[in-house]
Amino acid sequence: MRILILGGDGYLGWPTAMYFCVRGHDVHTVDNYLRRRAHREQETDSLTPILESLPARAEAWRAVTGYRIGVTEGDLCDWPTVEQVFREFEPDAVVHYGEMPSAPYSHITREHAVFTQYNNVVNTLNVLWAMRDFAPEAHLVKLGTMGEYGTPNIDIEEGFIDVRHNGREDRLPYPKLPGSWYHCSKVHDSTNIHLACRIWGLRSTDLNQGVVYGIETEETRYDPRLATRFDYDEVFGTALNRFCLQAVIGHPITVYGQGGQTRGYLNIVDTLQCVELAVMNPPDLGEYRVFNQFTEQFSINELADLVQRAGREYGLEVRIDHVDNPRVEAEDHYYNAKHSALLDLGLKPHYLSETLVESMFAKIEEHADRVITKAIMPKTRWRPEREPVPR
Ligand code: NAD
Ligand code: USQ
Repeated sequence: MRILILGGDGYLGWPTAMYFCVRGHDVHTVDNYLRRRAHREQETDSLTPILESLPARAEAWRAVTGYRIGVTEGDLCDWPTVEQVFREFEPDAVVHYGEMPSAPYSHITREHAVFTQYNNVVNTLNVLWAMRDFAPEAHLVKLGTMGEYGTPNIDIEEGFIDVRHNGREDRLPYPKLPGSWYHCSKVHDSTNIHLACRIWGLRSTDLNQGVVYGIETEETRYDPRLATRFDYDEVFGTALNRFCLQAVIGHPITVYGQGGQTRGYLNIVDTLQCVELAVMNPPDLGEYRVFNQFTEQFSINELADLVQRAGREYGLEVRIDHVDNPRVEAEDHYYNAKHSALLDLGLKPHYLSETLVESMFAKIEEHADRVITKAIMPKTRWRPEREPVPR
């Protein structure tokens, strides 16, 4: 298949490009290096050294495997770029990772909130219009987030819920309760994609993904030049990845607040498997479907305990600290999210284990001299520093 990977320079996009390419697909990537620029702005960097650009990565990939990955360096908010890529590549499937992915980043200042929603919503709208005009039969596999649902006090369904109201019934999009400006941008995307499927007959799978962990995939192991990025800073690092790094460098694990916050999690190798399952099993034209993409759910306290136990086995002294929660979120709540659609398509999960955490420790140790410790403690807060003056 001809597979277009938007955001192909990212943590998930680069391993996905290699994964599809080595399986015989024709792969083209697009990226504008927003993620690299955001790290420069925050004075942080990937723990794993990564090559300086997508063309350099594609060249290393060709040298190692003999296969070719196409590259466009450009902004998806820029219509001529999007138009040209869709006209020339004529994709069968579009895997859209190309957004600003961090909740804290979207809370730094007003400008960061505005930028996040502009970047994510406008670029996805461009992609939808390009599909309408140049690839109406292609399948959009869009990365959404489990955080679109928030933490309601009822079971979370996969995208839709049957509602009875005043004696009438309908199947409607599951109610959304996003907890950050970033998570809101994903909700807005979902609304726009659903509309495009209804009015233009496009087909799309919205993958509401949980928090991803892990450093390596089969393809990144071929050669150190094929590494993907791995971040641990307060803005871009995510829970388990941060905790593993904290354990290795002797920094206390930072549990925000009570630690009862429960989320869905999955291994990076399962992200690749899920995206492949979605691509290989497209919906009908006009269909908009939602899969909840995670394999297990954990509370933050459970993750911290697991990392502490694995650390003990590995010979590390791991301390757990409860720090003031910089976010506004429920710290003790009901959570039961359905996630059977991908399992029904054949997903074989790689579950989190202490052995896996230990292998992450080993990889982190290799690059421990690159850690920027001042970037670890949370600084970005959801609430304003001062209470608003009453009117
Ligand atoms: P990432 O930042 O590493 O990857 C996104 C890539 O898209 C970056 O390389 C960035 O430069 C590029 N990009 C952003 N805006 C662009 C634009 N306007 N034009 C061109 N390129 C642009 O993030 P990631 O962790 O790989 O996440 C990929 C996707 O998956 C995101 O949409 C994210 O919201 C979603 N997601 C990630 C996780 C996770 O835990 N990593 C979990 C759930 C969902
Ligand atoms: N948390 C801690 N300590 C830390 C870091 C985080 O307790 O040091 C807590 C947070 O308060 C939150 C939970 O861990 O309750 C998850 O936070 P996170 O930073 O790991 O993940 P999140 O902000 O939710 O965002 C990440 C990705 C995002 C994706 C989302 C999936 O960055 O792209 O959409 O996970 S989900 O969480 O399902 O919405």
